[in-house]
Amino acid sequence: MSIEAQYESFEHDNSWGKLYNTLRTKSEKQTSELSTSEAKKPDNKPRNRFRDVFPFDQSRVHLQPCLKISSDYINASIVKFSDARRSYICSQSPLSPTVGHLWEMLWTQKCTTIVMLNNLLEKGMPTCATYYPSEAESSLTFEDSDHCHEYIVTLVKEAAVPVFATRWLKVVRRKREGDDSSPPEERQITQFHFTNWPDFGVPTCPDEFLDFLFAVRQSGCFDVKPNKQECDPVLVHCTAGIGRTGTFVLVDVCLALLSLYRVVDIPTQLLELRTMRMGMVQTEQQLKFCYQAVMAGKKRLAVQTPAASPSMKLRPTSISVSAPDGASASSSSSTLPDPQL
Ligand code: PTR
Ligand code: PTR
Ligand code: PTR
Repeated sequence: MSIEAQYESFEHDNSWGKLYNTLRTKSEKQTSELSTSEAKKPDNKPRNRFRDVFPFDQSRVHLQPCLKISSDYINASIVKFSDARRSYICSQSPLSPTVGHLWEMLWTQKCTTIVMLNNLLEKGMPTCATYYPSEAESSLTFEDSDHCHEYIVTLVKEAAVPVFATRWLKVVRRKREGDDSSPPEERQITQFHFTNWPDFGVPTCPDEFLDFLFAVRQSGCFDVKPNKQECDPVLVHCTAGIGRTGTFVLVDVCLALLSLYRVVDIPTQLLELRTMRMGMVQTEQQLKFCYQAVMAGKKRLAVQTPAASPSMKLRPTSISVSAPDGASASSSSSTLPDPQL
């Protein structure tokens, strides 16, 4: 069944809640054996923002403490969709003691793009420690987990449109104790910050969200380097890193799969996503929004990629595309095509 037909059917039967609960139960069963022991170690407790949102051990990001003194734990998960050629790191927003860990992770995982979906204050409560400067030309300095390096983060430029801001950041990493053999290194990081998405809610309309998603895509952050299977990881975070983050990733992955294979099953991809980070997509409204955004995004992509474009043609036979009612699109080819945008 097409996404449109599924959508109409869930609307007609008013069965979004039923669908969401069925998927939630299925994902609980699928992941019941996955451990979260590192997250629950007493030493790591202060590194978790919430007491019920943890990365699975098997897909957690490991920090790389240079002296191997402190824990390598951060509440962040590696989320890879090889068929879609996508790689993300999904995380909670940093707490004051973990801001340096966030920069250590960005640096060591070679992330140069950040997608931020929460605001610094929500319902009057701080929901994210300050990890980037808000004044142009100003800098903030953070330390990695073993206090070996400093990260000096400067806001180079900021541009804002009604629902999102783009910030260009410069990051310099340098050894704390003088070590002439390793001069400071510098990288550019781009942050895309969607500012109109309440916790447990949805954006005002799919178009507003798609303007944001397409701006992120147009930056080239999802381009796949030669001889790589996926793009370099893009960091996506909100407050807990599951509701809004899960919604963003699910829509982007489904649109990438649609461009590549012309067919995708949203529930199948959500179940896959939930094997990599728990609780991704937190409400039935967020799930319904994913359908709406994928349907609207599909139309936009069709506009941007005329049917004559070779990249829109159906894939070669080495790529098997399953029926849309269940199994996901899969590929046996090591040379996957590039998704549109
Ligand atoms: N709002 C968070 C929550 O309820 O999950 C706040 C919180 C986070 C409270 C951690 C307590 C926490 O730690 P502990 O489980 O040790 O009390
Ligand atoms: N214990 C928290 C709560 O239920 O409020 C966990 C939580 C917080 C879960 C925020 C999801 C949240 O939304 P998001 O992932 O979009 O920040
Ligand atoms: N506060 C969130 C909630 O109660 O919905 C925290 C949470 C996180 C709950 C994950 C459940 C989670 O997993 P699932 O949605 O698969 O039950």
